[in-house]
Amino acid sequence: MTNQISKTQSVIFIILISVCSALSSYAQKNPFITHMYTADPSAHVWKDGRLYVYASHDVDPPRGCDLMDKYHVFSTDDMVNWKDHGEFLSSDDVEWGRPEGGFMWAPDCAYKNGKYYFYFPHPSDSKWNDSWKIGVAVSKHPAKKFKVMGYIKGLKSMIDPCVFIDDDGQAYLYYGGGGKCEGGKLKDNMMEVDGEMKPMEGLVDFHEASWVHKRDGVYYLSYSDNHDEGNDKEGVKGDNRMRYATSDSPLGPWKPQGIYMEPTDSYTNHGSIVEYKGQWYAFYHNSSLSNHDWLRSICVDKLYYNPDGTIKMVKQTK
Ligand code: FUB
Repeated sequence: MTNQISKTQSVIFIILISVCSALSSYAQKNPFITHMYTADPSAHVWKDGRLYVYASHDVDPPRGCDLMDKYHVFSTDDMVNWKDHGEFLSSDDVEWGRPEGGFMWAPDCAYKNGKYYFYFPHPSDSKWNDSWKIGVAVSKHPAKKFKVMGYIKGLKSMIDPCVFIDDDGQAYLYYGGGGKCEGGKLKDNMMEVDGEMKPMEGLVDFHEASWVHKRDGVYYLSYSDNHDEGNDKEGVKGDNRMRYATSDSPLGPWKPQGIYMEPTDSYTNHGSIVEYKGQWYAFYHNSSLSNHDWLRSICVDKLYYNPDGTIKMVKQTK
């Protein structure tokens, strides 16, 4: 009898160990891209049912963000196994771009009328900080064959485009940096602003990285703030936090709702929020692979809402 029990117990133990190890190899891990440095993840679910993440690419050894010169897109259908679709655009492809290349910063992508529109900030001049443009590359595919069609005319020299398409099909462009965030309608051609871009009113401590999503009829504008450990009088560790504001209109005015992600171990943060297969996710980046502010890696964690629609603080997992 004793022998019988111990045999049964051993079998159960072995089964448990196998199940646990299978589950752990199937678990979401952060950073989820480890074969190259990536930053500024913009996530979208496209009509093939996969989730795609458009990211910028940190170059090793880095020189601040100067040498970032190409884009990769990654996709998944289970949030665990990621496919790198490879480089699909570089600064060499941008005819109007600054002669020295580099500076391919945080991008976004939108789908409209059978085409994917990829928006990327890139300077047009050696004086990079005075000449930012929001470039547009177009493809029939989500991850390849993008061709640069020009840039959006009439914008300020600002970075970090985000394009949100509302339920009625109207596309909105947001961009900004250095404390300013502007938004406006895009025409159906997705390359021209329809009317004026206007300042997004009501945002608190806006730094950069605007992202708009909609849930239950409420618009959410999320962004990184200016938090800086060096200047923090209360001794809060770390730098940029992720904040958000809500509105009943895609162009505000916005009601500040506070912080949804504490600083990572990186100087910057840049995020996107998306629903996939019934679960909401917060994408962001950290420096945990490199311990270097400018060699960043994209991460994702689950995001939850309170019953009143506010966002619970996102737990950053490893
Ligand atoms: O990655 C370059 C720049 O750093 C992005 O445009 C900003 O949002 C910040 O992440």
